[in-house]
Amino acid sequence: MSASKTGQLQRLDRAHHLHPFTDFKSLAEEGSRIIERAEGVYIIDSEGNRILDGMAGLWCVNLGYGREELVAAAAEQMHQLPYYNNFFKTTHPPAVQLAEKLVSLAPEHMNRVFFTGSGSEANDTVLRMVRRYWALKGKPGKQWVIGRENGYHGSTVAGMSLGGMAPMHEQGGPCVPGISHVRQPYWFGEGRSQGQDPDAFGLECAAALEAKILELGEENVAAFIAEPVQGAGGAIIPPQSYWPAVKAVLDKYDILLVVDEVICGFGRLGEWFGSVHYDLEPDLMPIAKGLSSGYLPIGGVLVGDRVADTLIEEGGEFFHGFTYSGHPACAAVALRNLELMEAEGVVERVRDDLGPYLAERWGELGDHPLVGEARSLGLVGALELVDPETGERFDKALGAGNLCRDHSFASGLVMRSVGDTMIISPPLVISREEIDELVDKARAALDATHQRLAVTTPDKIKESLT
Ligand code: PXG
Repeated sequence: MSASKTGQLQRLDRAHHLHPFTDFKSLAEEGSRIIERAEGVYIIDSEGNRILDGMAGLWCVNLGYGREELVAAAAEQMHQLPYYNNFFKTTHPPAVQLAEKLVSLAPEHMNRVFFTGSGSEANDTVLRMVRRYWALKGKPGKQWVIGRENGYHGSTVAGMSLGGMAPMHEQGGPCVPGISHVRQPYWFGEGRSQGQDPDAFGLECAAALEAKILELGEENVAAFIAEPVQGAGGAIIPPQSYWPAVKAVLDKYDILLVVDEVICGFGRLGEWFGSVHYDLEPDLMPIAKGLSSGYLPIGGVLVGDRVADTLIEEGGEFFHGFTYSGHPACAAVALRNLELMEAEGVVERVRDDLGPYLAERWGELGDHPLVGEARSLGLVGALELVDPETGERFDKALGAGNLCRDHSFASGLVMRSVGDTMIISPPLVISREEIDELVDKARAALDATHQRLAVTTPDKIKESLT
């Protein structure tokens, strides 16, 4: 694309487009980068720069870009039946076939799925389902849902209320009532500074959940919702002790477990679901993103037999659903995506080859002076940036994470920053050679950040960031 065409698009973007999760004013000043096409694990911008997409779009392009089979699945379905709904006792082949495929991949006790258009809508559905379930069980008091601080479950009002992102809660008025949050199992961020061993810290977080249940009254608590590994919060892998202890607490008080698989589902952790990796046996699993490798928007909730049987046998009509629940083109693409993942052994390759290889190569970055911790599981990874002088976090105002992200982009790698945590979540079809390239570029970004922080005074950095 010519420079003048890029400039024209940037002007129109600035004039008319409000971007998600964006400071509108500062973006208007900087102008946005225009991504024009993509292939494999690379995105290509309007200036022709080829950038390794270390985030698989937004944690979703699991099969990588340019898969003609998915394009064909969408086109065929659009010709056949571009839209029909699943309301009023109707359905269509892609929705039925996708439901069957999902259930065949899910843990054995999950035999039903409710479709939505996104992960946020999936979590809205979760909230309504768990409250409805307990009402049907004759325990209408069980209404509270417990989430976690710094958890992410979407951006609709219910999604952001279930999530524990304080800046989201501060905007847009009161959250949905009856939702409370407990501390996150973020050892590097919260346990390390107390000099605590990770497993002791994990147990302390599970104990915090139990204390919250007792504070609210077990007869009032419907469900606990959590991501197996927190994604948007900073690729936070809980200590080994955490999940078994949480499960024991939930069993003790008969509280439903909702495992948000929107990021961890479909191979990210080296199993079809994060719940399988951690042996969680959830009652409900919201899904989206990798379900269609992001080619078309689709989400859903996989529902365990305990909840589904009650809703079916005792519930009557469930007054809930979306125009695009199980949209035929989206369902057809998702079905083809899952078939391809199965046929190509993508999940097994992440578990047995690429995940261990990333762990080895990514782990080497732990020797960089700026890195306080390098962690990964499957194909999700994080680096914790620290001041080499002290081994502690930088002053937040320095914006070390954003600096590193910008250097990374400039060196040809999309690596995100969450505060001073750098995160990656590449397409699951990445090769070993591309993992080498990713690690080399991440190291180059760390070096550039280190140099910049060493030669510039904090005030100058602050100035240049504003
Ligand atoms: N649950 C989880 C665990 C997610 O990560 C959602 C629900 C909501 O899905 P939808 O499809 O409604 O966006 C998500 C989405 C980030 C970022 O900055 C992460 C998400 C979305 C936007 C930004 O990492 N995750």
